[in-house]
This record gives sequence, structure tokens and C-alpha cells, in this order.
Amino acid sequence: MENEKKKIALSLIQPSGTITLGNYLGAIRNWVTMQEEFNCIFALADLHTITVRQEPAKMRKNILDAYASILACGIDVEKSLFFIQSHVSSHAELAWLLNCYTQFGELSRMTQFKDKSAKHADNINAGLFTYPSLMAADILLYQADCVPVGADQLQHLELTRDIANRFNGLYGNVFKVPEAYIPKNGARVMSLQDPTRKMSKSDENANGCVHLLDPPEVIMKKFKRAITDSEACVRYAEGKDGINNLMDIYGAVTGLTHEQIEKDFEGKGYGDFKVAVGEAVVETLRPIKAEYEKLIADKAYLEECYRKSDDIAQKISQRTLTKAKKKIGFVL
Ligand code: ATP
Ligand code: LTN
Repeated sequence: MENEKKKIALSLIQPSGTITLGNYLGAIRNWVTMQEEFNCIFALADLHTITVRQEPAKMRKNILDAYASILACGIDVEKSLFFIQSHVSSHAELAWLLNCYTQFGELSRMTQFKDKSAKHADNINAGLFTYPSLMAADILLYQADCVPVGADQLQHLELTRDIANRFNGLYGNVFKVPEAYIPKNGARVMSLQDPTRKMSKSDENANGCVHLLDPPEVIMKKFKRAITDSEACVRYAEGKDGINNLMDIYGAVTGLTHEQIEKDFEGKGYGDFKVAVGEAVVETLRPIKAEYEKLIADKAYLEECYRKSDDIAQKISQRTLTKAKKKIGFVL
């Protein structure tokens, strides 16, 4: 946070499973490059993950694995904050306040709530419903200018802006109204087994999802089994979701355009192409996995990193929280 004049970019990711190739190509890789242009604030949204039931030992492992993996991707705690949401008490506290400025009707319209409550019909808890007020708190506490997110989160961001405007309308300028930031080169990675659905950490079909920490042979196997079509021609076209997805992934890791890929694979079959994509992904992930192995073996270093960021985040966020409480009418 060395340069006060830079704009503030903020984003969180749920440690709800091991980080995927989709998370990396769609989000984290862009976070890494944004560190130069912005004052960046990143965190693991562990409070958000308990909106879906978690197994305690697995949750602890997922949090540390996600922390080490994201550092391994290139997040630098000398340049950016990278903390753990539950360690900074102002998030839960502001979320409660904002719940009282968020309407039932607004929350009812959120498509993520509708999707997740259909998926977890046995546990439609109040946290799942009020998830967006906690996300609004994450963002508004830091007076963030922009929030890099995938398209799936735009509705939550719009609600954050509505909440901020409503609060500011009542009490004056307390919160900065943030903008969504959709990175130019943010790839949308689809499941290798169902290319009409996005690749997701919590996918039940393990073959559809490539994890950052998968061993090379597992990655190769998943690409070899990827669903394609019967045309046997590597070209980007409507109705060829599987091949389009593989071309997008290959392009994202090699920098090649669709036209270049089509030319390189002219006359070759899908078998060759799948191997090429698998190998390119393995090579992209190799240094990340190696760095992760080093980091995860050094728990003391990891703790040093997150404690340092936790403390700074607590200080910054307290300023906004105190201001909001004062405006509402609490005795401080
Ligand atoms: P979950 O399965 O728990 O819902 P997820 O893997 O879908 O998790 P999130 O934690 O919701 O991922 O998202 C973290 C970030 O990664 C977000 O910015 C999101 O837009 C991005 N992201 C997630 N999946 C993909 C994908 N398949 N392609 C591109 N970006 C993605
Ligand atoms: N809901 C987001 C994770 C998230 C987030 C945030 C993203 C929680 N708080 C604040 C940006 C800003 C997701 O599921 N990807």
C-alpha cells in the first residue's frame, strides 16, 4: 500500500475448495498484474464459505492451501494486502449494520441465492440469503474504487452500489461507491465434462475441473478425457463448446489467438490438440505448484504474511466502521 495516489482495487475469493484453473485464468492471474497499477487489497472470504456446510478439518486445510496457492501465483504481501476475512472483525460487524439497510426484496432477487438454495435445499440458511450484505461490507470498508470480479458477481456488486448510495443518501458521504472491473483478458473457463457450465471448485464431477495443485499426469488425463464433438476439426465455432473451451484455455496460457491455433492444428485430430493443451497447462502450473510446495511447508512464514495483512486491514477498516456507526447514532 505504498502509493496513496493509486486507486484501490479489492477482491476476495472463497476458500471453498482447492483453487481451479478457472479461478487462476479468470481472476488470480489478473490480480497479480493489477498489483503494479493499483493499491490492491485481497482476502480469503472464509466467512462466506460457511453459508454452505463445511467439514472443520477440511476447511482449515482449504484455507491454508488457498492462501499458499495464491501467494504462489504471485501475490506479493510487500505490495498488496492479502488477509483472512474472519481475522478482521469489522467485516462481520459492518455486515450486520448493512443488513439493516438492505431490503428483503433485493436479496430475494439474487440469482446466486436462488442457484445455491436449489443446490443445497436442505440448508437454506439466513447467511446464504444475506451473503451480499457481507460482500458489500468487504468492499465498502476499504473505500475501494474498483472490484475485479467475474460476470457471475456483477449482480452482487450492483447491490453493493445501491446499498452504498442509500447509506450515503441518509448520512452523507460515508462510503465510496465502487465500480466493477472486468479485466480485458479474463478468460471464462468451462467444465471439461460439461462445457456449458463454468469450471467450479465445488463441482461434483472431478474430471471436469483442473486444480492448480493437480499432479501433471492427472491434468493430462483430465484433458485427454475432455468432452469434444464428432467433427474432428480444431476450429472455433458455435455449437463446438468443448473445443471452444479448450481453444480458450490454450490461448490463455500460450498467448496464441484462435486463428493461430486453428492454423497450427490444421489436419491434426483432437487427440493431438488435447495433449498440446494439457502440456501447456502443466507447464504454466509447474512453477506455481513448486512454489506452493515450498510455502505450505513453512506455516510460520504463511502466518507471518497473513497476520501482517490482517493487522493493517483491521486498522483501515475500523476507520470506515467507526464513521458509519457514528453517523447511524451509536454512542462510541
Ligand atoms: P464455488 O464453486 O465455491 O462457487 P468458484 O470456483 O465458482 O467457487 P469463486 O470463489 O466463486 O469460484 O470465484 C472466485 C473468482 O474466480 C471470481 O472472481 C470468479 O469470477 C472467478 N472464477 C470462478 N470460476 C471461474 C471460471 N470457471 N472461469 C473464470 N473465472 C472464474
Ligand atoms: N462472492 C465472491 C467472493 C467475494 C468477493 C467479495 C468478491 C466475497 N466478498 C468482495 C469481490 C469483493 C465470489 O463468490 N466470487
